[in-house]
This record gives sequence, C-alpha cells and structure tokens, in this order.
Amino acid sequence: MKMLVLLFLYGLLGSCLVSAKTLHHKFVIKETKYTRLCSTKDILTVNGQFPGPTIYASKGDTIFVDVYNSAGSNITIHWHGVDQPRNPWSDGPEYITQCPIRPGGKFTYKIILSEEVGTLWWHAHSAWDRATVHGAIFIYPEKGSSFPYSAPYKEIPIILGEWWKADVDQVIAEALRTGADPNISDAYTINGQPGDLYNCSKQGTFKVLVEHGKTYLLRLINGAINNELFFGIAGHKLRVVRTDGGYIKPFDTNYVMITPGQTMDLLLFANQQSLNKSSAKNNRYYMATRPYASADGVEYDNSSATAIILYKNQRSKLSPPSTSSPLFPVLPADNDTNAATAFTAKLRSLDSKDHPADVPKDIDERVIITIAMNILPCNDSDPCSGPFSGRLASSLNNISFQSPVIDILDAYYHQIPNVYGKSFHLSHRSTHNFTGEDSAKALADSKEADGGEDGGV
Ligand SMILES: *[C@@H]1O[C@H](CO)[C@@H](O)[C@H](O)[C@H]1NC(C)=O
Ligand SMILES: *[C@@H]1O[C@H](CO)[C@@H](O)[C@H](O)[C@H]1NC(C)=O
Ligand SMILES: *[C@@H]1O[C@H](CO)[C@@H](O)[C@H](O)[C@H]1NC(C)=O
Ligand SMILES: *[C@@H]1O[C@H](CO)[C@@H](O)[C@H](O)[C@H]1NC(C)=O
Ligand SMILES: *[C@@H]1O[C@H](CO)[C@@H](O)[C@H](O)[C@H]1NC(C)=O
Ligand SMILES: *[C@@H]1O[C@H](CO)[C@@H](O)[C@H](O)[C@H]1NC(C)=O
Ligand SMILES: *[C@@H]1O[C@H](CO)[C@@H](O)[C@H](O)[C@H]1NC(C)=O
Ligand SMILES: *[C@@H]1O[C@H](CO)[C@@H](O)[C@H](O)[C@H]1NC(C)=O
Ligand SMILES: *[C@@H]1O[C@H](CO)[C@@H](O)[C@H](O)[C@H]1NC(C)=O
Ligand SMILES: [Cu+2]
Repeated sequence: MKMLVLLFLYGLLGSCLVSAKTLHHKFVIKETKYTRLCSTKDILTVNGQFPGPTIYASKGDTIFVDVYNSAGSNITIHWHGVDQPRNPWSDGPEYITQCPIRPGGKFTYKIILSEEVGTLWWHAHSAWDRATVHGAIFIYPEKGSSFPYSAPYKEIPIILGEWWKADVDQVIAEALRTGADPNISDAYTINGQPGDLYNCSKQGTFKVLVEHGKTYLLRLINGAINNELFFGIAGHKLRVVRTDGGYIKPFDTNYVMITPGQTMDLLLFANQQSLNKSSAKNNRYYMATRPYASADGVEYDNSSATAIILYKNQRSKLSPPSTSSPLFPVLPADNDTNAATAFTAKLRSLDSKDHPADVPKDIDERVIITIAMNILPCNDSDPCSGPFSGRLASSLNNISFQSPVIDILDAYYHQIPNVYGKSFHLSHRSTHNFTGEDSAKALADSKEADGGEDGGV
C-alpha cells in the first residue's frame, strides 16, 4: 500500500518535471559582410544572422548552447536577465565569470530558466561585440498556467540597435586609448535596419503586415550600446504588460522609454481602419525610435530609426499602394526628462496571486553604492582627449574595474592570489558614506582604518 502511494506520488512528480524541457542550440560566431548606410563592413554574427537567432523556451526549461568561435577575436555570450540561481559559471561576462572563448575555441553554456517569463535576450560580452552579436529569448509560461491577457494573434520581435559605419571594436578601443567619449553611432536600427529616414536604407526598412482587429505582442529589446530610447507607433497606443522577464501592472501609453539592456512586452491593438476608402492611403504607420539624452554638452546620435506597420487590405488580402507617407508617432523631445521619468514611474510589479512580488522585506545590512563618471588627470607624456584633457573613467564607490588576467569567479573559488586588490574581499569594516557631505574625508579616514590602498581588481 505504502509502495503504491509512493509510486503514485513519484509518478505525479515525474509528470511535473517532464514539462520542463532541455533544449539545444549551436551558435557559430563568425565574421559576415553586411551593408548599411551605403557602406559595407565585416561584422561579428551568430550563424551569419544579424540580429541573431531567437531562442524559444518555456518557463523552467534548461538550454544548452554550444558556442563555437570561428572569428578572429576572443568572445563570450551573456544571457541577459536570466537569474541562473547557483549557476554562475554560465553567466558570460568576460573576466568576471569566465575567461573568453579564444578563436577556434568552444564553450557550452547551460542556461537554467527559473522564474523568468516573457522576453529576455542574449548578447556578446566582450568589447563592443554585442552591437551585432545579440538576439531575443522568448520565454512562454509553463503549460497549464496562462498568460493573464487574451492570447495575442502574433508575436513580433522588435530589437532596437545602434550601427556604426566603422568597426565597433575600433570605436571603443580608440576611446579607451584617448580617454574621450567613443564616437557616436551613425544610425539606430529596428531589427537591424535603420529605416526610411536614412540614406540608402528604404529598401530594407522592417515592415510588419497586420490585420485589422487583431492583437499583436511586440517583444521590444533595447540592444543599443549607449542610448536610452523613446519608442512609439503612430496612431496606436501600446499596452505595457511585462518588462525584463516579469509581469507588471498593465498600462496604456503613447510612447515608452527603454534603457540599454531592458526588454518590454507590449500589446498592440490593430484597431485603425484599413477598409475605409478615404483613409486607405493611410494604411501605413511608422514605429520609430530615437534617443532620450539629457546630459548637457554631451554629443549623441540624434537620428531616428523607423519601421512600418502596414494594414492588410481585408478584401484582396493585399495592401493597396500607399500614396502618402506613413504617419509619424509623436515622441517626447530628446531632452524631455519629465516624459522619461513619468514613463518609468509607471512600471510596477503585477503583484497578483499568480505573479507575486517576492521582495525581501527584512533588511540585514544596508549597502550604499555610488556610481560615478570620473575624469582622471593626464600629462604631457600621457596626453588624453577627454574633458579637461583628462581621461573618462567610471567607478563604483570610487573604484574602477580593470580586466584581470583570470576571471574573478575562478580566482574567488580557487583562491588564486593577486587577482583581487588587497581590500576588495568581503570586508565589512569600512563604511564609506559617499552621499555624505564630507565623503572624501570619510573615505580617507576609513582607508586609514582599513590599513591602506583600495586595490580594485
Ligand atoms: C583571449 O583570451 C585568453 C584567455 O581565454 C587570454 O589569455 C588572451 O590574452 C585573450 N586575448 C586577447 C587578445 O585579449
Ligand atoms: C572617430 O571620429 C573621428 C572624427 O570624425 C575620426 O577621425 C575617427 O577616425 C573616428 N574613429 C573611428 C574608430 O572610426
Ligand atoms: C544623405 O546623402 C546626402 C547626399 O549624399 C547627404 O547630403 C546627406 O548628408 C546624407 N544624409 C545622412 C543622414 O547621412
Ligand atoms: C474613414 O476615414 C476618415 C479619415 O481618416 C475618417 O474621418 C472617417 O471617420 C472614417 N470612416 C469610418 C467609417 O471609419
Ligand atoms: C542633430 O544634431 C545636429 C548637430 O548638433 C544638428 O545639426 C541637427 O539639426 C540635429 N538633428 C535633429 C533631427 O535634431
Ligand atoms: C530641451 O532642448 C530645447 C531645445 O534645444 C530647450 O529649449 C529646452 O530648454 C530643453 N529642455 C530641457 C528640460 O532641458
Ligand atoms: C603621467 O601619467 C602617467 C599615467 O597616469 C603616469 O604613470 C606618469 O607618472 C605621469 N608622469 C608625470 C610626469 O606626472
Ligand atoms: C550619509 O550622509 C548623509 C548626509 O549627511 C546622511 O543623510 C545619511 O544618513 C548618511 N548615510 C549613512 C548610511 O550614514
Ligand atoms: C577617489 O579616489 C581618488 C584617487 O584614488 C581620490 O583622489 C579621491 O579623493 C577619491 N574620491 C572620493 C570621493 O573619495
Ligand atoms: Cu546585458
């Protein structure tokens, strides 16, 4: 009897586990020729594709990705937004969780999906290779649990990006050498295409054919290197339902503001007239993206990428030839900080029974982290072209990161010496109040108490 019960339980457990699948992918990193803005260059791609292949998975699945490096330079791949509980070795940032994959080398990533649902993405994590080495991860709810909205008719990935005519690794290498800001991009892209507003780009403009009355799920990813971006579609509101692989309280908006690395799932209701004769010539609507950039005096790419939403003519199933240009969405001005913050303030966890907000409420220790952009001094023997003839350097609590010779995760686990600076390890003694009025003095005092230089890594 006991045995039977056990078997029965085991059977149930077994069937639960069966729903989580194991998936396999092969990514070959290679140089591939692409032409944009009338100029051709070799870019790094996965399997020759830009943007790269989409990974389709369900909540709880495990994905193995064999990455073969057939390019001429080191590379790693990061699975952006995947928590990977107790699985740090597959996270991907080079020299943080692994040494890079050398040319001719191979590395197998094990990606363990846990609570994530919605859209995430993957991208290279070496120099600026992520500009072209990136793609979407679609994560569906597990079987039996439902999407808390009516199922969309179709899904459309919308990957925002940034394009340089120059080689991207040369752009960042030059900036690191001179200490100045990297050169700004020549275009933004939507699914790899700059769109109608740029020279030589009309032909390739990304187009989506929609049917009146249907609902579409846009899986929006900001894959740009440097810029926060506004995004919107002319004549249509968007309903924001998820961000970064989790549900939020849905809200309708005319525009979104999305930061680099962020993802958003948006419902698009194709509710504009397509049969109406007098509006038939306006069966095309631009979706557009352009930057939110408010830093005074900092140069940025102020151009706009577009794609086209095209309504199917329901009688002929073909779209009538359009005579006028598509409508352009109304987006906030580039420097409209109020519009940017008003949008982000609306992002709130769904916090329902099925999608609780499990935020720890008991705090054991408060940690203050100051993120800063600094200018380091240079001199005649080491001239720089950053602001005030200095060198730009970012820091956390006044410590900048320098790539070590071995990744810090290996150094930590195998206690390899001389990788961490002396006081980088988990010392709880020093508490710098970086937001205090006398932070420099407080730091100096605590440094003395600490017994010397903060090493960084
Ligand atoms: C490439 O990565 C290897 C470690 O995997 C490292 O030893 C080598 O210095 C790297 N090469 C370059 C050019 O960064
Ligand atoms: C960056 O821009 C400057 C000025 O236009 C140009 O001289 C330089 O070649 C550019 N660098 C790269 C790596 O394209
Ligand atoms: C497009 O090409 C024209 C003519 O060659 C040039 O004057 C213009 O600056 C170009 N526009 C952009 C955005 O590159
Ligand atoms: C047809 O389109 C015109 C122009 O957009 C609009 O004024 C009119 O109300 C539409 N008619 C119907 C039946 O939707
Ligand atoms: C972009 O910036 C350039 C240089 O500052 C300026 O000439 C141009 O008018 C701007 N374009 C737009 C669309 O704001
Ligand atoms: C944004 O830029 C415009 C024009 O360049 C300027 O008139 C306005 O004051 C700026 N707004 C803010 C909030 O900085
Ligand atoms: C110039 O700067 C370099 C790098 O910061 C430093 O190593 C060197 O000592 C400095 N030289 C002088 C004369 O200050
Ligand atoms: C840091 O200093 C500020 C300003 O004096 C103060 O408001 C804040 O409470 C301090 N923070 C901590 C953690 O001591
Ligand atoms: C940050 O570090 C620099 C040099 O290491 C030092 O001169 C400066 O005072 C520090 N800044 C703060 C706020 O402690
Ligand atoms: Cu990332």
